[in-house]
Amino acid sequence: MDGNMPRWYSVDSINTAKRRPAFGLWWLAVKCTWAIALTGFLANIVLNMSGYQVRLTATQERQKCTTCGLYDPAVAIDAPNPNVWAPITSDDNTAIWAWLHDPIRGLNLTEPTVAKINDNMVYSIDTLPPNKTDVIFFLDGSGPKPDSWARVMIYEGGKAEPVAQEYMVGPLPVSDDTTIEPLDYIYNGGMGGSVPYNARAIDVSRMVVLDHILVPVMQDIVDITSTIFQGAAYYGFADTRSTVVPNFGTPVSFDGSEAHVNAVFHFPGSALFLIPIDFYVLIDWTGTDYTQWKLKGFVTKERFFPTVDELRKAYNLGELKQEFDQHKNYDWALVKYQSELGQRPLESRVAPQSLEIGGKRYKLDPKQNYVEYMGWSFYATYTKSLGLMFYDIRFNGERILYELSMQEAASQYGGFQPKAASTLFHDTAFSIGADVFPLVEGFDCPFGSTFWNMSFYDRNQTITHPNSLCLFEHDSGHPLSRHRAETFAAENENEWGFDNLGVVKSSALSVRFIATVGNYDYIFTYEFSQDGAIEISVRASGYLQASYYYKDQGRFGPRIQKATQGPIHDHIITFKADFDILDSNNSFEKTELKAVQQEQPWFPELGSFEQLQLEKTVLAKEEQLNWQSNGQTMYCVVHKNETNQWGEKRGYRIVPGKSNIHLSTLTSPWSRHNSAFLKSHLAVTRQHDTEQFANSINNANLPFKPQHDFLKFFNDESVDGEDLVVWFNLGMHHFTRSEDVPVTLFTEAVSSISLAPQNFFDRAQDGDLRNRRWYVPNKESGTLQTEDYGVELPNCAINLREPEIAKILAKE
Ligand SMILES: [Cu+2]
Repeated sequence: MDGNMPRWYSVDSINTAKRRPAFGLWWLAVKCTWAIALTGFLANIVLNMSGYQVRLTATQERQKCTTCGLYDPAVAIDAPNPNVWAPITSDDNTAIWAWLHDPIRGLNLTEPTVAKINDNMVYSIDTLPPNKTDVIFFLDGSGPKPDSWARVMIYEGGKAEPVAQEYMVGPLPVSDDTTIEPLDYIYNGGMGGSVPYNARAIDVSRMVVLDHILVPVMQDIVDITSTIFQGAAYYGFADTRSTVVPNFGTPVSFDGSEAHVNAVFHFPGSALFLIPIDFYVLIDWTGTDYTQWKLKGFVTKERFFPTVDELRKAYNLGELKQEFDQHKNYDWALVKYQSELGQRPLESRVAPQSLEIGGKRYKLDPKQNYVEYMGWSFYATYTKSLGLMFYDIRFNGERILYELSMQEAASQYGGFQPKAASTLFHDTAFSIGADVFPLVEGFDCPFGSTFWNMSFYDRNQTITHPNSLCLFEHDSGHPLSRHRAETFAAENENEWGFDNLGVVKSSALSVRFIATVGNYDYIFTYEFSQDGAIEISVRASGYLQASYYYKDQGRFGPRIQKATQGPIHDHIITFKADFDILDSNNSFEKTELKAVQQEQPWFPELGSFEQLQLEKTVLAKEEQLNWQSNGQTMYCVVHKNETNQWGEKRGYRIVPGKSNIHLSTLTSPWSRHNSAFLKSHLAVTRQHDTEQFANSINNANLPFKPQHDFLKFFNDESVDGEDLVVWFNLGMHHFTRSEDVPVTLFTEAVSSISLAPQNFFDRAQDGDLRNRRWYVPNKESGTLQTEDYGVELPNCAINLREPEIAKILAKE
């Protein structure tokens, strides 16, 4: 085992094998290294001798590299501290697994692959992040390194009153000091880490057992389904006679006292989500004794049939005949070139690319998942339930955020039928971190990006998804800043028509992963810009959870195929931004741009007239907030006392971007009390170790009695001069359209937000950037003086390499 090795590996280690160059390329690489070193040396001499005011003479010979340094690894550095947020190791997981299954623990566990619904089994092992209060002391040098702990979900189906019980296990690595205790302290719903069994996340054993009721019900009516729905028959998930597959949504319980499932059937295959049939089976599956489970009824043609007899009666009367046949093939719905659609002029040429042709300009400590880039520094880590998380984000050594992490990716659907109407997904319940898969270089991320692996644990196995997170610097697509200064004085006039012209190149470092959660592909990008801003964006592609097309249900979405409707739905993705502007003595300022009536003595003829002014208020207590209409309020986290050179409070602004929304429904039974974090644009709370997460992975099935209730965070605590956490939502009201076929397009299904300096610095963070041009006409010589500040333009061949898709790795 490799317990001492990081669970993430740098691209260098992965790609050394994958991309070992041929001898000729190796020699060229050496030559290029020399050329670059020499170039840098000469440039330094010229810079030192002449300063920046005189145009540099290009004395260097242009480099001629076959790859322009594109695939060279990033410069390696050592992180200033160990990554205390790092995932538990493979060895930890294996040791925990054995430790839990040791009979001495008395947990009476069954191996999950053979466990029945009423057995006890380990459902998941994940990393429990350390408490901030401990970490801060460590980072300040005044406390020890926090211990590593795991969180373990055990399904205790064997108990008289079965529960899904979460435990904390640590300290790690496993030793005589290791303990197990209920993980209660991060949940505020009153049940601690113990969730009623009816409300547990859906696992394989539960789905297998569902067939005990679904199969006899469907066999009983196979003559009806096969006649009405183009041969549709269901004999069980693994039975080859089945021609349709069931699909379910969540929640499957309201408060844990009961459990229900609303199944819809689809024709099978890659695009099954787009080809549902109009047939639903509603089942009560409360408890662990499947002989007690009950059929609640069937729905088709917008009618409810509580019994088989009533369904059959309507069938015999010819009332169930469907107007539209569903597609049974799905080649048209695959994300591949559809030759029958023709081709566009010149589209056979390769598309433009963003390439790091000067070599990578960020530094990495891949063992600690630590990154430095243009003043930025941060640590990254990863959990099975939430995916990527950032910690200790600093600019020029000053902390801006303690934590930046995605907390939940939810979606809620609408429709006059039992599946869409009842579906609210909390995707963390499906372990978003386990749904982050290998990326396609050059398409998902630019050629030459750095790729990191993501690993998680399934039982005692380590599952590694290689190359599933990418880091790359890219052109921003616009200059960072520029100005063309007019020639205002006649004696300065020249042929160029300006006094001077300055323009600064803009680029940013992006960290990206894609989570394919069933039907959807969410692309998460965290973009660290040179000006000190961070942009977070989420885009969605993949298949809609489509509905069968109902002619009279246009209010729930358009027809998008011959028998398919695109059901309206919301996507809401909740983020946590634990700001520490310099330290934890922070306040939240609202600055409103107000149109007020004002008199000014030098305009006596106007009397009172409308005029702009700022009205600044400081948020006193914890609150959920919505963006003001017309964007007239600016929201900033500022240090309560620290000011910049001009006496202004140093802060960061939260700048809404595209589609900053909250959930449309506010009192729906499917999201009643377990989704409060989805129901405002942003929220400000006081930091507590007990309020680490907005949600719980079991909350999805507890809308009326949540395990963790975000609303309880708001208990009138002061947030003025305190350690603040800002929770914000990205998302899309998905107004579905025929262009969602075959899959939703990332171009419009996008949401973003920026965190940008607001008086944090004394001036814009562009003056020290040398990737710029400065032009000054010299009237006497009639020439244009040009400054390039010694940053040479490369003159080298690009040799892009076909992407390779990594295989998923599993090892015990
Ligand atoms: Cu959508």
